[in-house]
Amino acid sequence: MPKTALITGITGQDGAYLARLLLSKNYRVYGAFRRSSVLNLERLDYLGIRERVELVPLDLLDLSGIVRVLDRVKPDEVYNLAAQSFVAVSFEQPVVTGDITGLGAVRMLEGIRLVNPKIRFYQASSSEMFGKVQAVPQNEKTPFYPRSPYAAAKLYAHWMTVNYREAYGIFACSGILFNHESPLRGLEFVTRKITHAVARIKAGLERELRLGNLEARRDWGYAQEYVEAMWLMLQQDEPDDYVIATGETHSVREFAEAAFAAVNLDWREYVKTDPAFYRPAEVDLLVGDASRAKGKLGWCPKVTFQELVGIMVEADLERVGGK
Ligand code: NAP
Ligand code: G4F
Repeated sequence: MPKTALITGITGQDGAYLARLLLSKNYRVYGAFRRSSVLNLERLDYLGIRERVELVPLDLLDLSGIVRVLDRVKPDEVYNLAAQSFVAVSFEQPVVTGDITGLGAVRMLEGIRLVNPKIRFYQASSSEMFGKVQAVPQNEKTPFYPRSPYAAAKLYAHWMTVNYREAYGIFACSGILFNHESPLRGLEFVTRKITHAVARIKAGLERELRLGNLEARRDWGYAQEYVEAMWLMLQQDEPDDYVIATGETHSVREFAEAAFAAVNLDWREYVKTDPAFYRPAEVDLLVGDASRAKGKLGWCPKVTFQELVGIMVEADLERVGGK
């Protein structure tokens, strides 16, 4: 029997890549979206899978709706990817971020407990939870120190995932994913903001790029590879939590330098720093140790930092018609 999966956050970067992966494995895929006046299915269109995903309205703020969807769809696996996922906005909207990103995950877990505790559950946890890092590199045993309302909300969701596993025996896994990027990354995140600007500058459509803290360091991987780790976690005999990362760290400055260099431009001529993009509290350095995922899941990243930058610049050049 083919399995059935429900993905929350189907309109986001990871939702689209995960849906494609599960379809390739012959899953029946339900994609949950929140109702709005305009439904954004751009990413599903980009991957050419819009018609193959069965769309269901579901808002993480609404427990009764979650229960109804779980009851109707009868998934074997639920991937909770929906969130208010932009760290900068979480400082402006801490309450709604807590409600969606934190309590939203608990509503999903509670829905599963009420409807069918045999459903396997994946929670999209984040390296942001390490925040002001207590060890380098960070692994599953590293203490957390969240530095934003987003990270604090994710940490609550993370511990509630562990709690539902221990208290109710639910097969619940938390993937502590480090930053992962792609041509489908939202334009508000720094990597895509850079590659999009590079393509527009190269095409003569823009003249400068305004960024915040250039010294922040992130462990950037390729989103397509990271959704495979999500699936692998739910195929194990026992539920567990895993760090997913490349083990390499680069600064925002290095990313910008590489992206401009990919089109033979010198980043220093175009990048301006702007205090508007600084955060009230910053995460200075993230670098993950994914040894457990390698040992238990057989997962390891393949695309290098330079290749990732190249893939993203190339895709944005095509989009703006600058090639
Ligand atoms: P994304 O592109 O920002 O997608 C977020 C998704 O959540 C969108 O589909 C959004 O729908 C949906 N959403 C927001 N509020 C909702 C609500 N109240 N009810 C239902 N859906 C709602 O994020 P992503 O990069 O794919 O990341 C996927 C998940 O992994 C997120 O939980 C993120 O926090 C987490 N994560 C991401 C990374 C990373 O580097 N990408 C790393 C670690 C963890 P709309 O289209 O309607 O806004
Ligand atoms: O691209 P970012 O906005 O990603 P951030 O804050 O690391 O969060 C992303 O990764 C997390 C995993 O660790 C996810 F959980 C989360 O959902 C999201 O996907 O910012 C990266 C760094 C920050 O240090 C930021 O201060 O880039 C710095 N930065 C410098 N200038 C900028 C900018 N970030 C943005 N978005 N825009 C700028 O102009």
